Amino acid sequence: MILTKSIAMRTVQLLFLSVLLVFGRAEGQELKLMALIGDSLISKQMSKTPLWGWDKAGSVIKAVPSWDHHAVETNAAKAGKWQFIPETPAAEEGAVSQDLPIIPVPAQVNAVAPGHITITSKTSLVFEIPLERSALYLGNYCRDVYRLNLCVRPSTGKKSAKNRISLEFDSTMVPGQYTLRISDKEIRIRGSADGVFYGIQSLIQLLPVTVPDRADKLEVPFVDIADMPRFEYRGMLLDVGRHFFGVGFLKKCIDYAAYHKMNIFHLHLTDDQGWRIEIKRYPMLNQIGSWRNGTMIGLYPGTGNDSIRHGGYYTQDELKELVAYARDRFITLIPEIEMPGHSLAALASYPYLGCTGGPYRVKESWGYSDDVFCAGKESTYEFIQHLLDEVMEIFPSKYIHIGGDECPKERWQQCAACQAKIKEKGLADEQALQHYFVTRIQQYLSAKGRTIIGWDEILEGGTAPDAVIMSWRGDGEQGCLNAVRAKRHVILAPSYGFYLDYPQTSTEDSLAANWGGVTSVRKTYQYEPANKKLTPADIPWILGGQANVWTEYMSNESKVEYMIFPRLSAVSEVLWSPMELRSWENFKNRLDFQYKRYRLWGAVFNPADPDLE
Ligand code: TNX
Repeated sequence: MILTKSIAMRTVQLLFLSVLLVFGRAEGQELKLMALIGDSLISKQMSKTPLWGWDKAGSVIKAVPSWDHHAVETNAAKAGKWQFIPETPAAEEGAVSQDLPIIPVPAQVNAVAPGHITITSKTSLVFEIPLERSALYLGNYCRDVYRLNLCVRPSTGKKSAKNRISLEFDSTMVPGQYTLRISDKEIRIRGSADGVFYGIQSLIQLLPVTVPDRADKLEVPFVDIADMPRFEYRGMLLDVGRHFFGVGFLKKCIDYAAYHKMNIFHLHLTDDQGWRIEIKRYPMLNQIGSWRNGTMIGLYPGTGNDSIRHGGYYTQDELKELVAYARDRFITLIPEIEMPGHSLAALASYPYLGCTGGPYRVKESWGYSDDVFCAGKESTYEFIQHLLDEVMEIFPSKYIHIGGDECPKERWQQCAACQAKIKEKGLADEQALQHYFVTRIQQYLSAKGRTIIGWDEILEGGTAPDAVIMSWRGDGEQGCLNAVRAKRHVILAPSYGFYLDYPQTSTEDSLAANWGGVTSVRKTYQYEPANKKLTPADIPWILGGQANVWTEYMSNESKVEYMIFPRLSAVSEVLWSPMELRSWENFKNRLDFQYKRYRLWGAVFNPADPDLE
């Protein structure tokens, strides 16, 4: 909607004046504006604070209401320079985006006149057809959290009643892009399909964090947001191999990721300590591989074994349901089937898959096993290909993660079949055999239209064509550089900063991984995926990043939440927001509000002072 110039001009004046009144600074030009407006309006504005917005230099008020950018900018220019020295800490930090309680911080927030619109049960939620899933998501959210039922209906194309929420599809916007404009007339979210969903997440973050007594009214402040993600891949890994979690909890985690505008949920489904996916052709994987007879007690290397049987697996139907649940939240579920290492649960189920023929037991302690898939026998490849067929049936994702990390070569050195394969294929050594193994699987998946992701070890001994590298060792820099130099896409999932199994403070008194040092929320927040050694030409190879939640020391749901919050919120800002808007001080301010949000979700979080290292 375009207002006339004079109304837009008046809005600018109003905005400016309210800032003057709040902070009591007025000189020359400003006084003239004050005279233009008049007392009644002044007092009306006085009651509504604060006003969001100063520019980076901290001196010019950005009075650019959403509804008429150009007119206002022109008018603002005509009105001359408005000098104003900000007095709040948030203003010193700069950008307007950072003063809204939104995590990850939006790319652009334009200042608007203060005020709010009220959502009630009379508010209709009108959507354009491709946005139905998102409309239902928002409708359900208001119903479930606030017990407020909106009238959800497709748009008729006509501009109808006031006080509505309108979801509009814009095919010119890039993936993830949206605008959210809230005025006294309506709440309007416009964007690409996923963009509108992210706009809904921003809107949700402007709703009350405490459920009001009378949930029939939700006040939402006026805003004007234009936002889009910095990285296309924004992921979270949950390791269900070390500890098994029910489908209900996985859905909760998918919701947590969605609230943070993340779009990938990586399920680490198999490991030495457990096999978690139903494979119909190989039932022993579930009868044997999904269970272990006990678990190491205490921190690695442990003080004993609890002798408690632990395990479980997801049926294919459950996983399909999860894929759909995630899809409704614009999240892709990526399955990981570990190979050739971290595969002891498979070997325990079918001992012919190992070099020695076993017997093997599902691992009861942490760390990894010397026993890995035999890379010499053809029967190993057949087995893996058949099981991947079933995996692809369940998961429509472009990417299939095949692991590839931490594969000791001792068994292969001693194995006649592996040595014969090395000879037959003219390979230099066991490292080259690993490359051969990974490339064979890559080619199999690629022929079915899928792309593999592997941990950065798959770069060793050569790089499989078309593989995406997930760089995890150290700060991820070396793996990242090696990947981009080999012209491979890379995802940063560094143990330094993004491993949420590491303790958050040095005073952590619950069990947490003791092999990587402290990963404070600040360290996580300050991690930068695009390292300084990259050239501009390298940047497009970086797809994004991922937080990894390894669960050796997380045997229950509350512990997972305690470990991921607030660090997951920090990760989301690193991956979504423009680098220039990242400010630790400001993030900390918004965290206070975020804690209330965690409570609203019913999530456990680590309440330690975020500055504690
Ligand atoms: C390394 S990251 C692993 C995981 C462990 C994690 C514990 C990676 C590819 N391998 O198997 O769970 O460290 O921090």
